[in-house]
Amino acid sequence: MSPSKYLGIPDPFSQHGPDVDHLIDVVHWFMIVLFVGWSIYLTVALIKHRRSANPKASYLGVTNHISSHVEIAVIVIEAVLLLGFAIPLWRERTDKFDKVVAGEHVRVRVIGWQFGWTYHYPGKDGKFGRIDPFQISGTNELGIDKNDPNSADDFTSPILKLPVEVAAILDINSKDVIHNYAIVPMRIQQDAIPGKHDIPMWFTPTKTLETSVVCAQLCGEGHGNMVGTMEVIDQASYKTWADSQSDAALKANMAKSPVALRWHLRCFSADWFAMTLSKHIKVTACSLSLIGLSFLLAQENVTPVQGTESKQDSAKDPQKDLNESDTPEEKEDATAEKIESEDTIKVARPVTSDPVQVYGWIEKVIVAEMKDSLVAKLDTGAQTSSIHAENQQLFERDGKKWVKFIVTDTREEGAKRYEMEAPLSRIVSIKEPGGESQERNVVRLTFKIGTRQIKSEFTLNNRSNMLCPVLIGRTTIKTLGWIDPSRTYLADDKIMR
Ligand SMILES: [Cu+2]
Repeated sequence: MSPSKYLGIPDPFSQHGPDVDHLIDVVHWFMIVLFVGWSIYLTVALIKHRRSANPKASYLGVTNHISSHVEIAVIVIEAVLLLGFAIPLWRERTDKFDKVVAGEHVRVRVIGWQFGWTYHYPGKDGKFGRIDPFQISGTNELGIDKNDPNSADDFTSPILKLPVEVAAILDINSKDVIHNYAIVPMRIQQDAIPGKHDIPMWFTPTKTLETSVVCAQLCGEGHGNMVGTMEVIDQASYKTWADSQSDAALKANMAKSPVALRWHLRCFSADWFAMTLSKHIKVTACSLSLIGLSFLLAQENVTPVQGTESKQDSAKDPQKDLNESDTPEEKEDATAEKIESEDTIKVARPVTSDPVQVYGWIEKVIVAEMKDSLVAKLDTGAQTSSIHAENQQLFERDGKKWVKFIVTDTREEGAKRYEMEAPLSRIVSIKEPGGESQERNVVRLTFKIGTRQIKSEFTLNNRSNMLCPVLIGRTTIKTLGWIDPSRTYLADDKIMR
Protein backbone atom coordinates (compact mmCIF):
# COMPACT_ATOMS: atom_id res chain seq x y z
CA MET A 1 0.00 0.00 0.00
CA SER A 2 1.40 3.40 -0.87
CA PRO A 3 0.23 6.39 1.18
CA SER A 4 0.90 8.67 -1.84
CA LYS A 5 -2.18 7.13 -3.53
CA TYR A 6 -4.35 8.70 -0.82
CA LEU A 7 -2.88 12.21 -0.96
CA GLY A 8 -4.89 13.33 -3.99
CA ILE A 9 -1.85 13.82 -6.23
CA PRO A 10 -2.20 12.73 -9.88
CA ASP A 11 -0.33 9.69 -11.24
CA PRO A 12 3.30 10.34 -12.21
CA PHE A 13 3.92 10.93 -15.94
CA SER A 14 7.68 11.36 -15.86
CA GLN A 15 10.53 8.88 -15.71
CA HIS A 16 11.69 10.00 -12.26
CA GLY A 17 8.09 10.48 -10.98
CA PRO A 18 7.82 7.00 -9.35
CA ASP A 19 11.07 7.70 -7.41
CA VAL A 20 9.59 10.88 -5.97
CA ASP A 21 6.42 8.99 -5.07
CA HIS A 22 8.53 6.29 -3.44
CA LEU A 23 10.22 8.90 -1.26
CA ILE A 24 6.80 10.36 -0.39
CA ASP A 25 5.67 6.83 0.57
CA VAL A 26 8.70 6.13 2.77
CA VAL A 27 8.38 9.50 4.56
CA HIS A 28 4.66 8.94 5.13
CA TRP A 29 5.16 5.39 6.43
CA PHE A 30 7.72 6.72 8.85
CA MET A 31 5.32 9.48 9.93
CA ILE A 32 2.52 6.94 10.42
CA VAL A 33 4.77 4.76 12.60
CA LEU A 34 5.83 7.82 14.64
CA PHE A 35 2.21 8.98 15.00
CA VAL A 36 0.93 5.59 16.16
CA GLY A 37 3.94 5.08 18.44
CA TRP A 38 3.60 8.46 20.13
CA SER A 39 -0.19 8.04 20.47
CA ILE A 40 0.27 4.66 22.21
CA TYR A 41 2.98 6.08 24.46
CA LEU A 42 0.85 9.08 25.48
CA THR A 43 -2.20 6.87 26.17
CA VAL A 44 -0.17 4.43 28.28
CA ALA A 45 1.50 7.30 30.16
CA LEU A 46 -1.87 8.93 30.91
CA ILE A 47 -3.37 5.71 32.26
CA LYS A 48 -0.33 4.37 34.11
CA HIS A 49 0.66 7.58 35.74
CA ARG A 50 -2.85 8.84 36.57
CA ARG A 51 -3.20 10.68 39.87
CA SER A 52 -5.48 8.08 41.61
CA ALA A 53 -2.94 5.29 41.04
CA ASN A 54 0.02 7.47 42.07
CA PRO A 55 -1.07 9.76 44.91
CA LYS A 56 2.55 10.57 45.67
CA ALA A 57 4.75 12.01 42.95
CA SER A 58 7.89 10.06 42.10
CA TYR A 59 11.01 12.17 42.13
CA LEU A 60 13.05 9.55 40.26
CA GLY A 61 11.03 9.47 37.05
CA VAL A 62 11.91 6.98 34.32
CA THR A 63 14.84 4.77 35.21
CA ASN A 64 15.18 2.62 32.07
CA HIS A 65 16.74 3.79 28.76
CA ILE A 66 13.96 2.88 26.32
CA SER A 67 13.23 6.51 25.43
CA SER A 68 16.90 7.16 24.55
CA HIS A 69 16.95 4.05 22.33
CA VAL A 70 13.78 5.19 20.57
CA GLU A 71 15.28 8.64 19.97
CA ILE A 72 18.45 7.12 18.51
CA ALA A 73 16.31 4.91 16.24
CA VAL A 74 14.43 7.99 14.99
CA ILE A 75 17.71 9.78 14.21
CA VAL A 76 19.02 6.70 12.35
CA ILE A 77 15.85 6.39 10.27
CA GLU A 78 15.94 10.11 9.40
CA ALA A 79 19.58 9.82 8.37
CA VAL A 80 18.69 6.84 6.16
CA LEU A 81 15.90 8.87 4.55
CA LEU A 82 18.22 11.78 3.83
CA LEU A 83 21.35 9.88 2.80
CA GLY A 84 19.71 6.82 1.29
CA PHE A 85 16.80 8.36 -0.60
CA ALA A 86 16.71 12.17 -0.82
CA ILE A 87 20.36 12.88 -1.65
CA PRO A 88 20.68 10.09 -4.31
CA LEU A 89 17.45 11.36 -5.91
CA TRP A 90 18.85 14.89 -5.99
CA ARG A 91 22.21 13.65 -7.29
CA GLU A 92 20.43 11.84 -10.09
CA ARG A 93 18.78 15.16 -11.04
CA THR A 94 21.97 17.21 -11.03
CA ASP A 95 24.73 14.79 -12.07
CA LYS A 96 22.82 13.43 -15.03
CA PHE A 97 22.17 16.89 -16.41
CA ASP A 98 25.32 16.99 -18.58
CA LYS A 99 24.36 13.66 -20.12
CA VAL A 100 20.86 14.96 -20.83
CA VAL A 101 22.28 18.05 -22.52
CA ALA A 102 24.59 15.86 -24.63
CA GLY A 103 21.80 13.45 -25.62
CA GLU A 104 18.56 13.90 -27.57
CA HIS A 105 16.43 16.52 -25.88
CA VAL A 106 13.99 19.37 -26.43
CA ARG A 107 14.90 22.70 -24.82
CA VAL A 108 12.35 25.41 -24.11
CA ARG A 109 12.63 28.67 -22.20
CA VAL A 110 9.77 29.23 -19.74
CA ILE A 111 9.16 32.84 -18.77
CA GLY A 112 6.84 33.68 -15.90
CA TRP A 113 5.15 37.06 -15.64
CA GLN A 114 2.34 38.59 -13.64
CA PHE A 115 0.23 36.58 -14.36
CA GLY A 116 0.97 33.83 -16.85
CA TRP A 117 3.63 31.81 -18.66
CA THR A 118 5.17 32.24 -22.12
CA TYR A 119 7.31 29.61 -23.85
CA HIS A 120 10.25 30.46 -26.10
CA TYR A 121 11.30 27.72 -28.54
CA PRO A 122 14.68 27.91 -30.35
CA GLY A 123 13.20 26.81 -33.71
CA LYS A 124 14.76 24.41 -36.22
CA ASP A 125 18.33 25.69 -35.72
CA GLY A 126 18.15 24.67 -32.05
CA LYS A 127 19.68 28.01 -31.01
CA PHE A 128 17.89 30.63 -28.95
CA GLY A 129 18.11 34.22 -30.16
CA ARG A 130 19.75 36.74 -27.86
CA ILE A 131 17.53 38.16 -25.14
CA ASP A 132 17.61 41.88 -24.55
CA PRO A 133 15.28 43.11 -21.78
CA PHE A 134 15.38 46.62 -23.28
CA GLN A 135 13.62 45.29 -26.38
CA ILE A 136 10.60 44.04 -24.43
CA SER A 137 7.51 45.67 -25.93
CA GLY A 138 3.83 44.94 -26.49
CA THR A 139 4.69 42.94 -29.58
CA ASN A 140 7.97 41.42 -28.38
CA GLU A 141 7.02 40.34 -24.91
CA LEU A 142 10.21 38.37 -24.21
CA GLY A 143 12.62 40.91 -25.69
CA ILE A 144 14.03 38.56 -28.34
CA ASP A 145 16.68 40.45 -30.29
CA LYS A 146 15.45 40.36 -33.91
CA ASN A 147 18.87 41.46 -35.11
CA ASP A 148 20.42 38.22 -33.87
CA PRO A 149 20.42 35.70 -36.74
CA ASN A 150 19.75 32.89 -34.23
CA SER A 151 16.39 34.48 -33.43
CA ALA A 152 15.16 34.27 -37.04
CA ASP A 153 13.32 30.97 -36.56
CA ASP A 154 12.58 31.32 -32.83
CA PHE A 155 8.92 31.20 -31.93
CA THR A 156 6.89 31.69 -28.78
CA SER A 157 3.86 29.77 -27.63
CA PRO A 158 1.26 30.38 -24.89
CA ILE A 159 1.15 26.62 -24.16
CA LEU A 160 3.94 24.15 -23.52
CA LYS A 161 4.11 21.31 -26.04
CA LEU A 162 6.60 18.50 -25.60
CA PRO A 163 7.22 15.16 -27.32
CA VAL A 164 6.73 11.96 -25.31
CA GLU A 165 9.77 9.92 -24.24
CA VAL A 166 12.26 12.65 -25.11
CA ALA A 167 14.12 14.46 -22.34
CA ALA A 168 12.76 17.97 -21.86
CA ILE A 169 14.98 20.74 -20.51
CA LEU A 170 13.04 23.76 -19.36
CA ASP A 171 15.00 26.95 -18.68
CA ILE A 172 13.04 28.90 -16.14
CA ASN A 173 13.10 32.67 -15.81
CA SER A 174 10.80 35.51 -14.81
CA LYS A 175 10.10 38.95 -16.19
CA ASP A 176 8.97 40.56 -12.96
CA VAL A 177 8.81 38.89 -9.54
CA ILE A 178 9.73 35.45 -8.18
CA HIS A 179 7.35 32.75 -9.43
CA ASN A 180 7.59 28.99 -9.20
CA TYR A 181 6.99 26.81 -12.22
CA ALA A 182 5.37 23.55 -11.11
CA ILE A 183 4.15 20.56 -13.15
CA VAL A 184 2.64 18.20 -10.60
CA PRO A 185 2.13 15.14 -12.89
CA MET A 186 5.83 15.43 -13.84
CA ARG A 187 6.78 15.73 -10.15
CA ILE A 188 8.98 18.73 -10.82
CA GLN A 189 9.09 22.41 -9.96
CA GLN A 190 11.60 25.25 -10.00
CA ASP A 191 11.65 28.84 -8.77
CA ALA A 192 11.56 31.43 -11.55
CA ILE A 193 13.96 34.17 -10.46
CA PRO A 194 14.01 37.39 -12.46
CA GLY A 195 17.52 38.17 -13.66
CA LYS A 196 20.16 37.44 -16.20
CA HIS A 197 20.27 33.66 -16.04
CA ASP A 198 17.71 30.98 -16.81
CA ILE A 199 17.56 28.12 -14.29
CA PRO A 200 17.26 24.72 -15.99
CA MET A 201 15.13 21.79 -14.87
CA TRP A 202 14.64 18.54 -16.76
CA PHE A 203 12.43 15.47 -16.93
CA THR A 204 11.37 12.84 -19.43
CA PRO A 205 7.61 12.50 -20.00
CA THR A 206 6.64 8.84 -20.30
CA LYS A 207 3.02 9.10 -21.44
CA THR A 208 1.03 11.58 -23.52
CA LEU A 209 -1.24 13.87 -21.56
CA GLU A 210 -2.76 17.32 -21.36
CA THR A 211 -2.41 18.92 -17.98
CA SER A 212 -2.11 22.21 -16.13
CA VAL A 213 1.02 23.94 -14.93
CA VAL A 214 0.75 26.25 -11.96
CA CYS A 215 2.66 28.93 -10.12
CA ALA A 216 3.60 27.49 -6.74
CA GLN A 217 4.82 30.75 -5.25
CA LEU A 218 2.49 33.49 -4.01
CA CYS A 219 3.43 36.22 -6.45
CA GLY A 220 0.68 38.84 -6.32
CA GLU A 221 -3.07 39.30 -6.45
CA GLY A 222 -3.43 37.38 -9.73
CA HIS A 223 -1.31 34.44 -8.52
CA GLY A 224 -4.32 32.12 -8.69
CA ASN A 225 -4.70 32.87 -12.41
CA MET A 226 -1.22 31.61 -13.27
CA VAL A 227 -2.50 28.31 -14.57
CA GLY A 228 -1.06 27.28 -17.92
CA THR A 229 -1.55 24.35 -20.26
CA MET A 230 0.96 21.65 -21.06
CA GLU A 231 0.58 19.00 -23.73
CA VAL A 232 2.74 15.92 -24.15
CA ILE A 233 2.15 14.57 -27.65
CA ASP A 234 3.65 11.84 -29.80
CA GLN A 235 7.02 12.61 -31.37
CA ALA A 236 5.77 12.84 -34.97
CA SER A 237 3.02 15.34 -34.11
CA TYR A 238 5.49 17.36 -32.07
CA LYS A 239 7.94 17.55 -34.96
CA THR A 240 5.18 18.64 -37.38
CA TRP A 241 4.01 21.30 -34.95
CA ALA A 242 7.47 22.62 -34.03
CA ASP A 243 8.67 22.67 -37.65
CA SER A 244 5.58 24.49 -38.90
CA GLN A 245 5.88 27.09 -36.10
CA SER A 246 9.56 27.56 -36.83
CA ASP A 247 8.99 27.89 -40.59
CA ALA A 248 6.20 30.41 -40.05
CA ALA A 249 8.42 32.46 -37.72
CA LEU A 250 11.30 32.39 -40.20
CA LYS A 251 9.02 33.44 -43.03
CA ALA A 252 7.56 36.32 -41.02
CA ASN A 253 11.00 37.49 -39.93
CA MET A 254 12.38 37.23 -43.46
CA ALA A 255 9.54 39.40 -44.72
CA LYS A 256 10.51 42.04 -42.17
CA SER A 257 14.15 41.23 -42.81
CA PRO A 258 16.12 43.32 -40.36
CA VAL A 259 19.51 44.41 -41.62
CA ALA A 260 21.52 41.89 -39.62
CA LEU A 261 19.36 39.02 -40.81
CA ARG A 262 19.83 40.04 -44.44
CA TRP A 263 23.57 40.17 -43.84
CA HIS A 264 23.47 36.73 -42.33
CA LEU A 265 21.47 35.24 -45.18
CA ARG A 266 23.70 36.78 -47.84
CA CYS A 267 26.82 35.44 -46.14
CA PHE A 268 25.14 32.07 -45.76
CA SER A 269 24.17 31.72 -49.44
CA ALA A 270 27.62 32.91 -50.50
CA ASP A 271 29.14 30.23 -48.25
CA TRP A 272 26.97 27.50 -49.64
CA PHE A 273 27.76 28.51 -53.19
CA ALA A 274 31.46 28.54 -52.45
CA MET A 275 31.36 25.09 -50.85
CA THR A 276 30.12 23.50 -54.06
CA LEU A 277 33.07 24.76 -56.04
CA SER A 278 36.60 23.39 -56.02
CA LYS A 279 39.11 24.55 -53.43
CA HIS A 280 40.81 27.13 -55.66
CA ILE A 281 37.64 28.59 -57.06
CA LYS A 282 36.29 28.67 -53.52
CA VAL A 283 38.80 31.26 -52.38
CA THR A 284 38.14 33.43 -55.41
CA ALA A 285 34.36 33.08 -55.01
CA CYS A 286 34.53 34.04 -51.36
CA SER A 287 36.50 37.18 -52.01
CA LEU A 288 34.25 38.02 -54.95
CA SER A 289 31.11 37.53 -52.91
CA LEU A 290 32.55 39.70 -50.15
CA ILE A 291 33.39 42.48 -52.59
CA GLY A 292 29.93 42.08 -54.14
CA LEU A 293 28.32 42.19 -50.75
CA SER A 294 29.96 45.41 -49.69
CA PHE A 295 29.11 46.91 -53.08
CA LEU A 296 25.48 45.80 -52.67
CA LEU A 297 25.24 47.31 -49.23
CA ALA A 298 26.80 50.54 -50.36
CA GLN A 299 24.33 50.75 -53.25
CA GLU A 300 21.27 50.07 -51.17
CA ASN A 301 22.30 52.73 -48.71
CA VAL A 302 21.73 50.25 -45.93
CA THR A 303 24.95 50.79 -44.06
CA PRO A 304 25.83 48.79 -40.97
CA VAL A 305 25.97 52.09 -39.08
CA GLN A 306 22.25 52.58 -39.63
CA GLY A 307 21.64 49.03 -38.54
CA THR A 308 23.21 49.67 -35.17
CA GLU A 309 21.39 52.95 -34.93
CA SER A 310 17.98 51.40 -35.36
CA LYS A 311 18.90 48.69 -32.87
CA GLN A 312 19.90 51.25 -30.31
CA ASP A 313 16.66 53.06 -30.87
CA SER A 314 14.50 50.07 -30.20
CA ALA A 315 16.67 49.00 -27.30
CA LYS A 316 16.22 52.32 -25.58
CA ASP A 317 14.12 52.17 -22.45
CA PRO A 318 10.92 54.05 -23.25
CA GLN A 319 10.63 55.11 -19.63
CA LYS A 320 14.08 56.70 -19.77
CA ASP A 321 12.75 59.41 -22.02
CA LEU A 322 10.00 60.15 -19.59
CA ASN A 323 12.38 60.54 -16.70
CA GLU A 324 14.74 62.83 -18.50
CA SER A 325 14.10 66.44 -17.71
CA ASP A 326 14.88 67.44 -21.27
CA THR A 327 14.12 70.76 -22.79
CA PRO A 328 11.39 70.43 -25.42
CA GLU A 329 13.36 72.48 -27.99
CA GLU A 330 16.36 70.16 -27.93
CA LYS A 331 14.11 67.18 -28.40
CA GLU A 332 12.34 68.79 -31.37
CA ASP A 333 15.67 69.50 -33.07
CA ALA A 334 16.86 65.94 -32.64
CA THR A 335 13.63 64.59 -34.12
CA ALA A 336 13.80 66.96 -37.07
CA GLU A 337 17.35 65.88 -37.78
CA LYS A 338 16.39 62.25 -37.69
CA ILE A 339 13.48 62.75 -40.11
CA GLU A 340 15.81 64.47 -42.55
CA SER A 341 18.35 61.66 -42.49
CA GLU A 342 15.64 59.09 -43.04
CA ASP A 343 14.33 60.86 -46.14
CA THR A 344 16.35 58.51 -48.28
CA ILE A 345 14.48 55.43 -46.98
CA LYS A 346 11.25 55.09 -48.84
CA VAL A 347 9.25 53.06 -46.30
CA ALA A 348 7.86 54.16 -42.96
CA ARG A 349 9.87 52.89 -40.04
CA PRO A 350 7.74 50.92 -37.57
CA VAL A 351 8.18 51.13 -33.81
CA THR A 352 9.41 47.52 -33.88
CA SER A 353 9.88 45.03 -36.67
CA ASP A 354 6.86 43.08 -35.40
CA PRO A 355 3.27 43.90 -36.32
CA VAL A 356 2.12 46.84 -34.19
CA GLN A 357 -1.34 47.74 -32.97
CA VAL A 358 -3.08 50.66 -34.67
CA TYR A 359 -5.01 53.16 -32.54
CA GLY A 360 -7.49 55.88 -33.47
CA TRP A 361 -6.73 59.53 -32.71
CA ILE A 362 -9.32 59.33 -29.94
CA GLU A 363 -9.44 56.36 -27.58
CA LYS A 364 -11.01 55.46 -24.26
CA VAL A 365 -8.62 55.02 -21.34
CA ILE A 366 -9.07 53.93 -17.75
CA VAL A 367 -6.74 55.80 -15.43
CA ALA A 368 -5.48 54.15 -12.21
CA GLU A 369 -8.36 52.66 -10.18
CA MET A 370 -11.16 54.60 -11.94
CA LYS A 371 -14.35 52.73 -12.65
CA ASP A 372 -15.32 54.81 -15.72
CA SER A 373 -13.25 55.42 -18.79
CA LEU A 374 -12.10 58.85 -19.94
CA VAL A 375 -11.78 60.01 -23.50
CA ALA A 376 -8.17 60.55 -24.53
CA LYS A 377 -6.72 62.35 -27.52
CA LEU A 378 -3.62 60.68 -28.96
CA ASP A 379 -1.49 63.63 -29.99
CA THR A 380 1.87 63.05 -31.64
CA GLY A 381 2.40 66.82 -31.58
CA ALA A 382 2.66 66.85 -27.80
CA GLN A 383 5.60 65.32 -26.02
CA THR A 384 4.30 64.46 -22.55
CA SER A 385 0.85 63.18 -21.65
CA SER A 386 -1.46 65.30 -19.53
CA ILE A 387 -4.64 64.81 -17.54
CA HIS A 388 -7.33 67.12 -16.19
CA ALA A 389 -6.75 67.42 -12.42
CA GLU A 390 -8.59 69.61 -9.91
CA ASN A 391 -7.82 70.65 -6.31
CA GLN A 392 -4.14 69.74 -6.49
CA GLN A 393 -2.50 69.58 -3.07
CA LEU A 394 1.13 68.81 -2.37
CA PHE A 395 1.89 66.84 0.78
CA GLU A 396 4.69 64.79 2.27
CA ARG A 397 4.72 61.04 2.81
CA ASP A 398 7.75 59.09 4.09
CA GLY A 399 9.98 62.06 3.31
CA LYS A 400 8.79 62.24 -0.31
CA LYS A 401 6.59 64.78 -2.05
CA TRP A 402 3.18 63.54 -3.12
CA VAL A 403 0.25 65.16 -4.90
CA LYS A 404 -3.40 64.71 -4.08
CA PHE A 405 -5.82 65.65 -6.86
CA ILE A 406 -9.25 64.99 -8.29
CA VAL A 407 -9.85 63.49 -11.72
CA THR A 408 -13.23 63.78 -13.38
CA ASP A 409 -14.73 63.62 -16.83
CA THR A 410 -14.85 67.24 -17.99
CA ARG A 411 -17.26 66.40 -20.78
CA GLU A 412 -20.00 65.23 -18.49
CA GLU A 413 -21.73 67.46 -15.99
CA GLY A 414 -21.93 65.94 -12.51
CA ALA A 415 -19.53 63.12 -13.47
CA LYS A 416 -18.08 61.08 -10.62
CA ARG A 417 -15.05 62.67 -8.98
CA TYR A 418 -12.10 60.39 -8.23
CA GLU A 419 -9.63 61.39 -5.56
CA MET A 420 -6.13 60.23 -6.45
CA GLU A 421 -2.71 60.36 -4.84
CA ALA A 422 0.63 59.86 -6.53
CA PRO A 423 4.29 60.62 -5.79
CA LEU A 424 5.49 63.79 -7.50
CA SER A 425 7.91 62.95 -10.36
CA ARG A 426 8.99 66.51 -11.14
CA ILE A 427 7.68 70.03 -11.68
CA VAL A 428 7.81 71.57 -15.15
CA SER A 429 7.41 75.19 -16.01
CA ILE A 430 5.41 75.82 -19.13
CA LYS A 431 5.39 79.13 -20.95
CA GLU A 432 2.06 79.93 -22.55
CA PRO A 433 2.31 82.09 -25.69
CA GLY A 434 2.31 85.72 -24.53
CA GLY A 435 1.67 84.71 -20.93
CA GLU A 436 3.71 84.11 -17.83
CA SER A 437 5.36 80.77 -17.22
CA GLN A 438 3.35 78.37 -15.09
CA GLU A 439 4.51 75.50 -12.92
CA ARG A 440 2.85 72.14 -13.36
CA ASN A 441 3.12 68.98 -11.32
CA VAL A 442 4.09 65.78 -13.10
CA VAL A 443 3.17 62.35 -11.74
CA ARG A 444 3.41 58.77 -12.97
CA LEU A 445 0.06 57.06 -13.44
CA THR A 446 -1.01 53.68 -14.73
CA PHE A 447 -3.66 53.61 -17.40
CA LYS A 448 -5.40 51.01 -19.51
CA ILE A 449 -5.92 51.40 -23.24
CA GLY A 450 -7.52 48.42 -24.95
CA THR A 451 -5.77 45.40 -23.49
CA ARG A 452 -2.55 47.25 -22.70
CA GLN A 453 -1.69 48.57 -19.27
CA ILE A 454 0.93 51.28 -19.28
CA LYS A 455 2.67 53.46 -16.73
CA SER A 456 3.40 56.93 -17.95
CA GLU A 457 4.16 60.46 -16.81
CA PHE A 458 1.23 62.87 -16.80
CA THR A 459 1.29 66.62 -16.37
CA LEU A 460 -1.58 67.65 -14.10
CA ASN A 461 -3.45 70.64 -15.48
CA ASN A 462 -6.82 72.19 -16.11
CA ARG A 463 -8.16 70.73 -19.32
CA SER A 464 -11.80 71.76 -18.74
CA ASN A 465 -11.90 73.80 -21.95
CA MET A 466 -10.10 71.16 -24.02
CA LEU A 467 -11.65 68.51 -26.24
CA CYS A 468 -10.63 65.57 -24.01
CA PRO A 469 -9.78 65.30 -20.30
CA VAL A 470 -6.73 63.16 -21.17
CA LEU A 471 -4.02 63.72 -23.74
CA ILE A 472 -1.53 60.98 -24.63
CA GLY A 473 1.75 62.41 -25.89
CA ARG A 474 4.28 60.87 -28.23
CA THR A 475 6.68 59.55 -25.57
CA THR A 476 3.86 57.18 -24.61
CA ILE A 477 2.52 56.69 -28.13
CA LYS A 478 5.83 55.34 -29.36
CA THR A 479 5.56 52.43 -26.94
CA LEU A 480 1.93 51.82 -27.99
CA GLY A 481 1.95 51.51 -31.76
CA TRP A 482 0.68 53.49 -34.72
CA ILE A 483 -2.05 56.12 -34.98
CA ASP A 484 -4.63 56.22 -37.72
CA PRO A 485 -5.70 59.89 -37.77
CA SER A 486 -8.83 59.10 -39.79
CA ARG A 487 -10.40 56.79 -37.20
CA THR A 488 -11.35 56.67 -33.52
CA TYR A 489 -11.79 53.97 -30.85
CA LEU A 490 -9.70 51.17 -32.35
CA ALA A 491 -7.97 50.03 -29.15
CA ASP A 492 -10.32 47.13 -28.52
CA ASP A 493 -10.05 45.81 -32.09
CA LYS A 494 -6.93 43.92 -33.04
CA ILE A 495 -5.96 46.08 -35.99
CA MET A 496 -2.34 45.52 -36.87
CA ARG A 497 -0.03 47.45 -39.14
CU1 LIG B 1 3.54 33.53 -10.07
